[in-house]
Amino acid sequence: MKDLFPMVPRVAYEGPASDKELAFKYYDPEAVSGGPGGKTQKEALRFSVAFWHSMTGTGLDPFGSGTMQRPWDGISDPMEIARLRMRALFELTEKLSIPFFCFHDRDIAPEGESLRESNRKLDEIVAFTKELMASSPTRLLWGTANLFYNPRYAHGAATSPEPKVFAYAAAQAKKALEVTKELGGENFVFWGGREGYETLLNTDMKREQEDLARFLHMAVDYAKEIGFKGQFLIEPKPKEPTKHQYDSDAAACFGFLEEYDLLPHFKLNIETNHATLAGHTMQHELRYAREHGILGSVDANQGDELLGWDTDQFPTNLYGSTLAMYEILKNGGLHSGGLNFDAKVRRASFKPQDLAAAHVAGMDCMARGYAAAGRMIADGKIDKLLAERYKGWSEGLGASIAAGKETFASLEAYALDLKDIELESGRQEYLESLVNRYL
Ligand code: XLS
Ligand code: NI
Ligand code: NI
Repeated sequence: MKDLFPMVPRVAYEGPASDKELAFKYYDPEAVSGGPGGKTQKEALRFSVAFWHSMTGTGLDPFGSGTMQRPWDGISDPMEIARLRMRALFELTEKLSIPFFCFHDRDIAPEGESLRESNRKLDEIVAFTKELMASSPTRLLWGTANLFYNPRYAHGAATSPEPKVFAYAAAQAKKALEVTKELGGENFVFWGGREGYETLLNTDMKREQEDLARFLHMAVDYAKEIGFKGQFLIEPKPKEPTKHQYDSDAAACFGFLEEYDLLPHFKLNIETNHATLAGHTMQHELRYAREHGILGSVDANQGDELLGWDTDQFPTNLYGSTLAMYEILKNGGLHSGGLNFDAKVRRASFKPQDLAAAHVAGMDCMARGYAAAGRMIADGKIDKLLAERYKGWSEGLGASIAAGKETFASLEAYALDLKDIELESGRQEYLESLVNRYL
């Protein structure tokens, strides 16, 4: 088959001294070095291309039309475009040694007049994808249903006040689950971009959350019925497009999953830019999910410090990638999850080379963060200082409180005549400078 991106070569690892735009300086796919665990970097980092941004995205924004120069420009048959995009996806992942991709049902095939017709078009592209997969190492990290773009989802999908919309969304998710299974997807994601509200004046919040939980239970039941063994993931985001989204952050998702008995079936897909929109660091969200046993996968991107929306930029911030990889390593890796580049090139980076360069930049940043986090853990200084800070809890009074042996009254007896409690310093500046030494 003729190359669709002839200007993008097979990208090789050349090391930090390389000056080439399309060469890896840190990501060395087959190398075992870079982090603990005896895995190659390719196996440990599990990179993925997001079909919607990298293949379907046009560069359109509210102030201007698409800018991207792509091999399907000028073609009018939407099914032919869909096939070209899928071919381009496999070409890009293979040239860049990216083992996975992710998609929404509506990214890979156009929507028809009815769900029946949409399903038929989807089936055609899925069959084509299977053919490409047969001679390619590229695999599916996760699939998802786009339950936010079509006007029918204006009031939500699973949380719509209109039961017909709930039914349509359920049928659409059912199909998306089937095709994800058919393509060997390792996970299935729910991102509730329209599951929330604009104003409580027209919203029955309790009912909407119950409906969402019912919807997710139906998905769990159906997965069991068809033998889909992948991991279900919820992707938290606080706002955009809806003002308030129910899955606002990791803690809100945990509470929701627990309340509705969904905790055994779901983990989270944590996205950097969503964490910052929620007013948290990515490390906070990863830490929370990890410590609650629900860290499943990552949408690796970054926001802009000066803009208040989901800019979905490729990750190039080394400090951020190091602290994210630190949490991921402490989690024992991402297991069936991966690092999905839910990221888009800027509107002005419209050449196909930019698409490749952006992925190279993201992979190098995450691989370098992985190595730095590995050094941080191997060195053990941060872990040691942390253990020292809480050592009071493993001896004397602290151990007794922790063992549940104390009461308000017994502690009052202890504290009434206590003077001069000596505190240790938090040493934040020293710790921050310590992290800089591992970068
Ligand atoms: C949007 C989300 C979306 C999900 C998949 O902000 O990141 O792209 O990852 O529906
Ligand atoms: Ni995402
Ligand atoms: Ni996002």
